[in-house]
Amino acid sequence: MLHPNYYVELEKYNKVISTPNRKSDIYNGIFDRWVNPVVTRRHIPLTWKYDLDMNTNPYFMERLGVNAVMNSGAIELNGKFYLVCRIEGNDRKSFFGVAESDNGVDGFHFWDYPILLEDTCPEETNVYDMRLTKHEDGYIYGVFCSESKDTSVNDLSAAVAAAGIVRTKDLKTWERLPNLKTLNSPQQRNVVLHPEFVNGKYAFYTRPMDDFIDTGSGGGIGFGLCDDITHAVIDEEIITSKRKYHTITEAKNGAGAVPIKTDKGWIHIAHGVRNTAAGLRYVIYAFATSLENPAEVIAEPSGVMIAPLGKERVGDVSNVVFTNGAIARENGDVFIYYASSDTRMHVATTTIEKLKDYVFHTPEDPLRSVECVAQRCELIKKNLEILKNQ
Ligand code: M1P
Repeated sequence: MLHPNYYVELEKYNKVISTPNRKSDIYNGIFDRWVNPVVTRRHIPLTWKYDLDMNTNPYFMERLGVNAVMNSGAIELNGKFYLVCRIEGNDRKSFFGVAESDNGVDGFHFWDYPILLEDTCPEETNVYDMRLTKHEDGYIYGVFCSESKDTSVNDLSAAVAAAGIVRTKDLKTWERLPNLKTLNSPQQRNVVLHPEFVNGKYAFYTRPMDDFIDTGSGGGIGFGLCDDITHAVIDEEIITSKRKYHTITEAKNGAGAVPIKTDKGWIHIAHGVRNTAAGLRYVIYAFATSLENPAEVIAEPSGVMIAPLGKERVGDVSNVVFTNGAIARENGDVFIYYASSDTRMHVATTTIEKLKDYVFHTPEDPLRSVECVAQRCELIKKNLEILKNQ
């Protein structure tokens, strides 16, 4: 016999995972937002949280609660949509779980078990934010943040971030490889593996940082090559998309989804951070790099692509949107998965053609108010002429 509350909670869970999603009426022509978050902590199966044994759990209490589901890697396999979600337990430790959907916008449900990584790093305390790369070598790689306590300083909360690497063919069996070493950067987060070899080598987008939170001298999103993914070492990082004064990337930026290949260049969907009196504000922006040299930025539209709106603005870490996964389908549809306020997952949908138009035809940031106004006046003048001639 099961506790009566099990059936009550099961009904709520079934309702959550079967609620259809719909496009929001918020318009910008670049992408569509969807009304419901696609994965939340309410999508976590009851078996992950409750002890169903009436003898050991007579009050049907959550024994291992889940606080949030956020920053998720994304991949399409055999026509299905998969998110490798960052799930944060009530104990503040994150782990990964695979959620599957037939259409990418609703119906996401977790597989029976979360991913139990090989325990190859005894010093590792926390793991999060996996990016999934279908590499041309035939593997699917997951690159994630592997966080350990910084024992070199006398500060309880000091931590060291490194890039952990796993690989799989089916999202079920995962092989853990040694963490990435970047010889010139003491810390790394937001590392993404490029899907193709570059000059015959594995290529990573990195995020050089002096400190766990502050990027310090790190000038932006880095790029480096390594010979052997099974012992990945990058000895030189160059900067691709730079941090810039008085822009959305002033405090830091970081690679997000695996870049999308188009005939005009690689399209990157990344995050930018600025500091405010209310704390750090995270938004999503886009840029393109050259097909010949994926480290060379060839277009970077001005400002924000996705900013937190409405309920997205509030959560465990408010005023944040963050992406580490997108799916570009063969038919040209693109699904951008993003988390809001480190709490829940959403989707925004667009197409490769729209992304190309956005990235290559939206004006760049002229970096000064007076030039921004001149840029806007030019647009208004053109539009008033068009309207006059209607
Ligand atoms: O809390 C916002 C985000 O902070 C970090 O991003 P970054 O390394 O750019 O500061 C990450 O820890 C991310 O998980 C988190 O969403």
